[in-house]
Amino acid sequence: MSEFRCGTVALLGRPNVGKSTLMNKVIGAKVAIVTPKPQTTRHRILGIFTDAKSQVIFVDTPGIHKGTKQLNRNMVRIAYAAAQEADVLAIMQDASRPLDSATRLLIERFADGSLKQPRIHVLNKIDLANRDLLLPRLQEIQRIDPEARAYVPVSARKGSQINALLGEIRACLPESPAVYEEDWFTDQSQRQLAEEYVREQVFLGMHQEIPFQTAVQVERFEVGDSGIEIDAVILVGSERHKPMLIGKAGMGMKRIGTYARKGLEELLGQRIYLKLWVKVDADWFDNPGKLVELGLGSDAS
Ligand SMILES: Nc1nc2c(ncn2[C@@H]2O[C@H](COP(=O)(O)OP(=O)(O)O)[C@@H](O)[C@H]2O)c(=O)[nH]1
Ligand SMILES: [Mg+2]
Repeated sequence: MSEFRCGTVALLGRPNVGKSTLMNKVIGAKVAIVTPKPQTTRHRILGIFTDAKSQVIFVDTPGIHKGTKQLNRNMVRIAYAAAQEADVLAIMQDASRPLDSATRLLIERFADGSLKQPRIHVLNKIDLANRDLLLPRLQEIQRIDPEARAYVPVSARKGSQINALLGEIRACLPESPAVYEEDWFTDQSQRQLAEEYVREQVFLGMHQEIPFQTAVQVERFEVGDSGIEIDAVILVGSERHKPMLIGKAGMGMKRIGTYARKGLEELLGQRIYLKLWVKVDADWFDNPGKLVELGLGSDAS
């Protein structure tokens, strides 16, 4: 009988390649919010998968991208810090597109030997990929990083090849007892999950720069007999965004509130009473003190 294995795997890659989707699929619950927009994930988020043989602790990270705002710089720093601390690096690409120069650079950066952990390349979105192009793409990655442990094509959305990937990850983990209780699936508090679920709806419903300049802060979180009461503030970066978020006759906010509430009720299995407000805090995303207050400082975890 082989020993129990437990360790962390950092999910790394450009924005939007499907890191959060993969983690949610493995965990079987939406612990990280997912939207079609880049830079949805701002924090380092843990997703914990436990079975009879292993505990795999996924570290979902913000996508590695260029950005000049303090918030963006902090996000990229969080991703590299997570890589340094992990036992395994899972470097993900969108295999349905040609390898662009930013992706190539990212792979080179991890392949340069400065981090010693085993690397697994994850080629995601194979449900969208042209089969004839998949193999050459895989070979291209192999050429850039011939020393990686494995190259695994998957579809995070469809759940294909996820077990193969889990097998490769497990094989790289140290023998160790579980760190978390087996029914534990994330390190986020219910309060943080509430903030993320509201922010997901802002990302889904709003356009242009608005989502990227919005943050959510829960001001009251009370567990009562009939459910959880949550008051949350949606912070916008400019006065102009406020009416756009509220929408005609408050319909924008109503939609955000309804969907966030339903998602949270499903996740937490309790009734949720959610109240939302909008507050303007000009350029909060460039304000280091405010970022720390929001849990978005560069050492945020
Ligand atoms: N077709 C397809 N779409 C995917 C797959 N994985 C993720 N996506 C979509 O890609 C977008 C970005 O996903 P997300 O997990 O937020 O990417 P992240 O920024 O790397 O965390 C979302 O619209 C996902 O639904 C996949 O395997 N196939
Ligand atoms: Mg993400």
